[in-house]
Amino acid sequence: MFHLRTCAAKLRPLTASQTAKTLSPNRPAAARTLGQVRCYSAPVAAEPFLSGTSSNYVEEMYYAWLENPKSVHKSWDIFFRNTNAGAPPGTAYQSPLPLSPGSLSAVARAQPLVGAQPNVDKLVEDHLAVQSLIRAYQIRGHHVAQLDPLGILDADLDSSVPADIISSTDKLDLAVFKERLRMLTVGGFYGLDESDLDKVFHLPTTTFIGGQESALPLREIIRRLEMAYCQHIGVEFMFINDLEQCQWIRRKFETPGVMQFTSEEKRTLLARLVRSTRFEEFLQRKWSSEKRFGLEGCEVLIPALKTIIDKSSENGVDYVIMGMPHRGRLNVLANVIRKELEQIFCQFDSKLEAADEGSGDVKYHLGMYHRRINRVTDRNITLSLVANPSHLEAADPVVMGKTKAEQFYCGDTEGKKVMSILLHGDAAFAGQGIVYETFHLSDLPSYTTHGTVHVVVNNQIGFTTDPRMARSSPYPTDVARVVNAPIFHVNSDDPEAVMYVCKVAAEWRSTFHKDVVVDLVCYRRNGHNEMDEPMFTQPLMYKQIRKQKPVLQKYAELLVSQGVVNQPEYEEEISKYDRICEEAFARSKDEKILHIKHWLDSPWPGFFTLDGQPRSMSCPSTGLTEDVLTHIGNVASSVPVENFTIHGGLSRILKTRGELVKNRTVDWALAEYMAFGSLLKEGIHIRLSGQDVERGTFSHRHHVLHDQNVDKRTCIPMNHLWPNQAPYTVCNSSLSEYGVLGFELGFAMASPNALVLWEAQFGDFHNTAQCIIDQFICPGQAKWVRQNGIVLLLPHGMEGMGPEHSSARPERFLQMCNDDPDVLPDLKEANFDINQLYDCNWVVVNCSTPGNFFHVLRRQILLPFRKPLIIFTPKSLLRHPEARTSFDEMLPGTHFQRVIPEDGPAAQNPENVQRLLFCTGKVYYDLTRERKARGMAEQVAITRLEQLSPFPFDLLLQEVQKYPNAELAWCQEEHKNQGYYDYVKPRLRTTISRAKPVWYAGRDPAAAPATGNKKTHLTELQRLLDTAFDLDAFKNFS
Ligand SMILES: Cc1ncc(C[n+]2csc(CCOP(=O)(O)OP(=O)(O)O)c2C)c(N)n1
Ligand SMILES: [Mg+2]
Repeated sequence: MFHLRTCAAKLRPLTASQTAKTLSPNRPAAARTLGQVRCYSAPVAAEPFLSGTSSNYVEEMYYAWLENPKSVHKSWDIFFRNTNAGAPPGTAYQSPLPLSPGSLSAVARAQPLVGAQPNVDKLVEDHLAVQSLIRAYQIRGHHVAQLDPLGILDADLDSSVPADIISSTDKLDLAVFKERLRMLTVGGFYGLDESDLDKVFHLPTTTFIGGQESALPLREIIRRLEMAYCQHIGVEFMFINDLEQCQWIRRKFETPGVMQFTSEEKRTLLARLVRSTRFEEFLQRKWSSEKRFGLEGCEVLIPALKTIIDKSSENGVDYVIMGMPHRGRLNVLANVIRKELEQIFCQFDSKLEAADEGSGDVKYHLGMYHRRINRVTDRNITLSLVANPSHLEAADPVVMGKTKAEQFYCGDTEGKKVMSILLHGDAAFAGQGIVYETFHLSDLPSYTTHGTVHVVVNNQIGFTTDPRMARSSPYPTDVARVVNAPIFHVNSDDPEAVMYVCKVAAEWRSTFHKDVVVDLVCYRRNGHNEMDEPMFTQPLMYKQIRKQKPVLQKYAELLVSQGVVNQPEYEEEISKYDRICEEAFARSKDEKILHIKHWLDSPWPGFFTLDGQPRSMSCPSTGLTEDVLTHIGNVASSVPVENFTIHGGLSRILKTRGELVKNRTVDWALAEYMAFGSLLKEGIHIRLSGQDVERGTFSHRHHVLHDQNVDKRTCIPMNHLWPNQAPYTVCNSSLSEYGVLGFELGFAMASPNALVLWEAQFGDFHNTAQCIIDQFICPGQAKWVRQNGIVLLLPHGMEGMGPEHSSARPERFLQMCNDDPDVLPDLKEANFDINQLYDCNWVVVNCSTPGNFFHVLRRQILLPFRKPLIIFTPKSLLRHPEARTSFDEMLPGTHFQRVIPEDGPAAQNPENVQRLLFCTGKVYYDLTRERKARGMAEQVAITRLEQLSPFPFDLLLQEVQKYPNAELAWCQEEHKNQGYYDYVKPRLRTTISRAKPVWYAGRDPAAAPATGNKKTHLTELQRLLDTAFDLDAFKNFS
């Protein structure tokens, strides 16, 4: 009812000012026309069709008529003219003369007859029906598009035809088609009947099927809709909330004759298909028993990617970063990235020796970086394929992060120069949650890469599993709908249709800078790999596949029949490429050594020496001058812009910071400020990302100030530190760990001259990003040679907060360290500490002082190489009055302390010390408090292990030797099967040649990381402290 009233109001005469307000800016002509037109004044009630939904349609007609009376059907023109001429209610409508097909001129002959009796209901209803029909095709046409090259499956897992579409599933069967039309028309869904097929209908502005024509007979409307939406391309886009974007897509797919290719383009496409197909055939001939995850059944992927790259290059892109799974990877390396074929072939040689350090990876996981000229556009293009693990889709956020970094470093703020392409398998795209997490980064200001082109190799199977068992959504691509990405499904056996959608996808990205999906509906000619028997599980599908003519053959026959190429030319193209492969194969025999370095996805020019070594094996002091410390401290405790009102509570925090600076001390937040601020001065970009990092989960950081009076006005003092400083990026992330950590890892890959940090809200949440840790951060260098300096800040500490929020699971990180617990390294080696760092797979620290935290952050950049750094960060220590560091320990000449030795009374008379307690992190403060309370400062020494891994054998040996009469104990607040004990104990024993036991003072083993009961927590703590200071505690075990 409300709707009706609104419509009625809209259709009453408009005043000039109302018109100006109501009409959208892209209808300027209307305002001009209206001045001359007497207002539309027929009382609403008298025209029954001016009600309900039909009034929307009438309204649209009215506006169109106002703009240009010729743009609407003649009958409407007459109707509006009659009403403007003052026709009495109910008499303005005059039905058009009956039409025979094509006789549009009959409409033109119709004259306005004010006062004639109209059949208004029928006309409006028919137009509404046609409009609904058009819309039905736009929304659901893809459900009946012929997408499966095998012709046996339904890409949307549904064989039914939507109830509002006229198309039959088998368009060749005219009888079925007619029957369907009858069902939907005669008294059916649309109320049209067969006689309406030849009536002419005005087309709404939301369709482009008319081309130059604004009206078409219904028969032709249906035919054109079928052509646009139900052939080999299924366009899914009507969920997009933006009218302009929808119109853009409609124009691209509906405009008659829009899919035309020149002979030259067809020949290029054929040549690319030849390469793609013959490459796999060559590998199959030479290494028939090797796994290669071939592309057979989706050979069109190669020309598809090349089209996306060509088109993007034409639009200004000069760097494309790609991520892809196993399927067709070698082919992409060879024919898209253009890796030398001999380098690929030699990988099949099992006698090839590995030249580089590290354990390497299988050939279909390696990355690649290549700069070349794009032959189609004659422009430079750099292509990088990011190395990836088996874990499907895990590389998605990594590619995005690397893309963002490359955009950032070349000032490409809109993604016009650098873009990413992500490839997916159908089962993985639907099944892996990381796909969703990555999509949700796509439009966030600090994470957007301004549009990724996604290409799905939808072979309608995942290993042995049918799609019906692998997903609950109609298409594998439905996840992309959440970000309003258009999805173009296409039958891969129609190479031209594939090229067309790829072209449109690339144009979409360069026009709207948003994600887009190309779904290549194809098949997999072999088993999951070449050794696998698909007939065990998909017998009927594979019977059909055996009969399926390869796409190259089909397309070549088509072009020969069209006279675009002749048979000898085609055959010559094939033998030319076969010769290229054979020659490369011959050369590949000369390769004796496999250089993984040749497979780097991200070179760091200038960072290493020419042969890839660090420029030195030392690390300068990480200290700073007093001036620098003071300056950073002052900025950190002020608001560096005018007229900016901060929250009163924050003023107090900044004031406290100012007092710390005056007293020449830092707390945790200030230590971080000092590290970041000084690196920015030295030109190092810093990016801190994670959930709520801007303020800090524990409200200690406050790197972004918010004006209390002006909405969204913020200030980042860190960016006001120095003239010409490097930029500081601090960004609250989406609530994702897997996606965001992967992204930051990718960001850190791009350049060694950036400190990229990811902070977990609480350390235990890192386990939802475990795959990034296990597959990339821990073994990345060993597998792919590329170093990475990412920093993980993992809040950790047993503070009675329950099983979650307590443990960042140090045991897991330590268990994955590559150092040998049983081998004592050569402690006299020059630069022992740096060599240890160079050899390790990552560095694990738990700092007990802000100063050490400051040093380790700076060391991360001042080292001549890059290693991931895992830092267990404190919670209660952020505000602990003793957790402070004096400027004196941060001045030039100071360093990160891998071990902080006892420096109290025990250290003065070490012979008297009866127990040497080793610990790490926050428990140190509990231990010193307890020791003081018990008055045991002379008997018990406490040594802090700040760098857990690489294990500081050298410094710990010194400590043990210093206290010859002390028994040794490791104290931790974590449970015995967790924390550090299992890592530290064997190494400590190795350090002292197993001369003494290493006792344990800590919580008992447990399944959960912490108790949920506060009282139990405190009891446990007291028990471990009792053990630590009970000098008889281990007597019975000796
Ligand atoms: C995260 C993950 N889980 C399981 C696997 C094991 N696996 C390898 S390939 C594959 C099927 C992949 O199917 P799809 O994504 O459709 O790609 P296709 O092989 O068909 O090209 C599976 C389950 C994996 N590699 N990664
Ligand atoms: Mg598949």
